[in-house]
Amino acid sequence: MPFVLPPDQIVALALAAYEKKDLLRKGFGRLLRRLKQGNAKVAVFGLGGAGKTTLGQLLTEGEARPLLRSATYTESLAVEEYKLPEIGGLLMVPPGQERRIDDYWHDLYRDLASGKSVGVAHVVSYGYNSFMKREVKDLSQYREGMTTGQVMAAYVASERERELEILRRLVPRLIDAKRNIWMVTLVTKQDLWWDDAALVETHYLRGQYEEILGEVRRKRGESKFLHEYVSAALVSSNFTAPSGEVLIKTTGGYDQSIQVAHLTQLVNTMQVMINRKT
Ligand SMILES: Nc1nc2c(ncn2[C@@H]2O[C@H](COP(=O)(O)OP(=O)(O)OP(=O)(O)O)[C@@H](O)[C@H]2O)c(=O)[nH]1
Ligand SMILES: [Mg+2]
Repeated sequence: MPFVLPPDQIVALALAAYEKKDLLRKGFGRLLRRLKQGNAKVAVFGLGGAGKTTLGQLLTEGEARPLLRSATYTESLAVEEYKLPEIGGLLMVPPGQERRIDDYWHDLYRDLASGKSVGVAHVVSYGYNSFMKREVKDLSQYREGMTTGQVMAAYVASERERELEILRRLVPRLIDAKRNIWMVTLVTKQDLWWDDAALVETHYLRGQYEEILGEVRRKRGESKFLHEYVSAALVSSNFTAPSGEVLIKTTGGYDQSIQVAHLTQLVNTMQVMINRKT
């Protein structure tokens, strides 16, 4: 499955979605209605500000219009449960800010060990994790005299390292999972990194991220661990600090057909994985 869709597939998928008016007029409800009934619990991991809550809302909102959602970041404070109405599946979405991980991820790890969860979604953003610090000067990467661009470059690089660290922490949980487990790595914020798509693809598919996943494959065996990458923009909006300062603008030329095509692919991937026989 391509990480970023080639132009002809973007056109095909976007046209299909427009023609059915599934995504833009009716939201995701109708697409999801095709999904099989079941009681699959899916554990959603990922750092604070990566897009986990947004994913849950997107997959459950039915008639609402995802493309018009407000993009203000509010940190989650407890585990959220998103019942996928037409699947019967349940997304378990914990808060991802570091100080909340110990308290809230434990139960999700336990569900993996006991076989209650059928799959895992790891939500990453190529480091573009939203934050609640008022302005870039409040980030730990800030040093006297740095420009906003320099602070942000240091911040996203450090967040990418933290994403890898989260994956490393997940590895033993994935290896010990009772069931044949599947995992989806969802790279959000495509609207912010679209011009660097080749770099993003290399970062996840040909770097340390894959190396770490390789350990799970080796220990569990390929047949007992199926992994897919998918990338999308869950919303399309500038990356702003709570102060209102625009830190990173959405990529010029990132249009609705690109977004809709990748969102369609995201829903299709979740559908295939959740309905997979384990
Ligand atoms: N530009 C852009 N913004 C996004 C995307 N996905 C999510 N966001 C925004 O990123 C911010 C964080 O999203 P959340 O879904 O709240 O993140 P979270 O992972 O639940 O964060 P915690 O609850 O703190 O763990 C919100 O302001 C979202 O609107 C995306 O694909 N593109
Ligand atoms: Mg959240």
